[in-house]
Amino acid sequence: MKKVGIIMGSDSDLGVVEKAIDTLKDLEIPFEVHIYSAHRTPIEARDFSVNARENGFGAIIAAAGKAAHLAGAIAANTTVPVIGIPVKSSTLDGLDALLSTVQMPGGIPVATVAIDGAQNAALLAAQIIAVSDAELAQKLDAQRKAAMETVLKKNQDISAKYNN
Ligand code: RP5
Repeated sequence: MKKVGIIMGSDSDLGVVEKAIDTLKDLEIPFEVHIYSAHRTPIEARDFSVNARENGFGAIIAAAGKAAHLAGAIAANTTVPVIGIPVKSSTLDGLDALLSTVQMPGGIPVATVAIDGAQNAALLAAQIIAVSDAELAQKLDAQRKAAMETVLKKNQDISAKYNN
């Protein structure tokens, strides 16, 4: 199975990123975690991206806060799909990171999830890998069905409580 690369700009992003790690672990998807910064370690960030496809990565998650150029800088150097997580790490509540991650120029796409949206980043990475992995696709479908059933049960319970 293809691996997912999880890159964060700083170890201070780990609290957010852990949710993506847990989600990939639950789905038994292989992954690697690295701290590479677009600004502080641009050479390492570039080297990772340039070699990502050859190194077996099928999707890359890039999490960064503040002037969050990491996802874009990675996407600039690979056609492996890149998912950006804007991290809420500054006095601007993550809006700075959201805009820095999402507003990519035409030609270099970054699929941006919500501020601190690490779970969805991992699920989207899983869905990308599942395009060519039927077993993983089945797992994702089963997970969706279970989540739907949980909500339907909650609806039943709340209806029983209030709708008589
Ligand atoms: C970004 O700057 C990182 O992704 C992090 O969210 C933010 C702050 O980094 P630290 O100063 O906490 O290392 O590059």
